[in-house]
Amino acid sequence: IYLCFVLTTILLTVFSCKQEKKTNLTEVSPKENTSNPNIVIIYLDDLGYGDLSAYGATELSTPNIDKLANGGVKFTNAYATSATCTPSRYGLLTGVYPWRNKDAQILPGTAPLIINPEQTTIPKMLKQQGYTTGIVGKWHLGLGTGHVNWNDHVSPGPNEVGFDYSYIMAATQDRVPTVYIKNGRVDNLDPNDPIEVNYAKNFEGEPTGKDNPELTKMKWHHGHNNSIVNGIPRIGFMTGGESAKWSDVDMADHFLVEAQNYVKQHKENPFFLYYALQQPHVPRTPHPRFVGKSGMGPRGDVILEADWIVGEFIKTLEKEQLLENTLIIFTSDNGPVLNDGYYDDAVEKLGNHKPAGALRGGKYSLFDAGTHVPFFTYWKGKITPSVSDALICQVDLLSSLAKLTASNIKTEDSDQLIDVLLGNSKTGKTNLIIEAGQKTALRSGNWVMIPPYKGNPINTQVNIELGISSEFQLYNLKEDHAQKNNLAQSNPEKLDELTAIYKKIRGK
Ligand code: NG6
Ligand code: CA
Repeated sequence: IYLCFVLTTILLTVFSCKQEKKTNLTEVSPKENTSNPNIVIIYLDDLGYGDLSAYGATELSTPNIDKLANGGVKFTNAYATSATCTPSRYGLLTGVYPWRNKDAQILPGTAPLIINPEQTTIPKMLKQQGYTTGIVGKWHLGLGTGHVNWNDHVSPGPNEVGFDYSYIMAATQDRVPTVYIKNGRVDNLDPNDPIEVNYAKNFEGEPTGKDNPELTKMKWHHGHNNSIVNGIPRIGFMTGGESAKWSDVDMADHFLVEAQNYVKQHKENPFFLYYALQQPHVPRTPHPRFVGKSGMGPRGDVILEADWIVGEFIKTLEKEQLLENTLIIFTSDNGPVLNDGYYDDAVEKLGNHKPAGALRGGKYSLFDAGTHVPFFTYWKGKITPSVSDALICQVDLLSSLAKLTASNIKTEDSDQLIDVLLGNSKTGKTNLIIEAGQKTALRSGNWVMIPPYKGNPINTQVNIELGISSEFQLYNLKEDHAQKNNLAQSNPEKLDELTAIYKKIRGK
């Protein structure tokens, strides 16, 4: 009897140990582990603070994006690092302020890669944490090391700075080469029709927007008068690659399918997807389904198109049962612009819409609208809907996502604000340096200080105030969203305080 008792006890102990082990195993399986959710960054191009109905737009409606914004943490004080694309994307991916890198400025399509392959990036960090990483959409951070042969493997690029998979346009929709690049290879390229690209001079016999207006269906206003592709004159010259050229009106659908496929193919393990949409950057080329839908011309139409695209993408996450296990971060690379180089009715048909909301300036500007952008996080069942006025910047994503995924990587410029992103805290950044064309300003609490700069206060081509003045500027953004009252003279103590902080961070 005693022996029987001992044997049963041993057997029971072994069995319960096995059970325990089993439970432990299920607990850490990637699908259920909420510390390793899928992460998707949806990044729009030139979408302004006032361009979404969730952010107060009344003249157009973005129901799909609104649903996420209102179902997650909607930030009212969130920033891109810069008022243009390349530097903002650099700041977002590397967690380093772009003004530390003199090459982080709007790049031509032939520019070399500006991220050092040794540098930390969000995808690299996440890879170390077991993620599969992908980019679909706009890159605009340079490719290669100086001279790119577009007919060969184009490298280094996204794959060399942390992305396992890349499906990109090299620069912008208005710049050549107007082709998609998949993991360093131009997609659909016919080797018998090689591509050549040059930003300095045209190729023999190729028409241009400048000399052949009869071949264009979209007219250029400033710049944008080089090679013509699909009737649209672009920046830069290109020849060859006919079969690889993208269709502008299908670009949104094309990237959507890529993004959906990426999700479907990687749903078994934690994935990171950087989905960089092209809207509403120029040239604005809505699919015919959206033409005329906003009553605001192509700029409004492509915002509606982007909203539909986001809705479809979310449906895919839902269908694949990934929504409860995916953190979505939505934001834009810089503020809005109407006429950015083509006659496309953006100004004429604007009506009462305010792309920047109540903010001053726009794309290219050190005034708030240049960098103050829509920004929200969404995680079904995990994030409680709220509105947060915490100060936060895209540069903070690196350290914050590192913390979320139990990585101890952190950069000096990137504050660890995961609790803020998830809506559990409203204590954001204290100080933020914003940038426009390598000129910088400080936001500290509710205050902004813009140092004096030489230069034209207005970019007359795009009709945007740049925030440049020969005098110091000081604004209290809490009381003065529109930056109408320069308090530099009347509040010298505050000006001194901010100037000292600015000098300390900028090191000059
Ligand atoms: C500017 C272009 C503008 C846009 C911008 C980049 C001209 C005159 N203007 O140089 O149209 O392409 O670069 O925009 O060429 S961004 O959002 O990618 O930074
Ligand atoms: Ca942009």
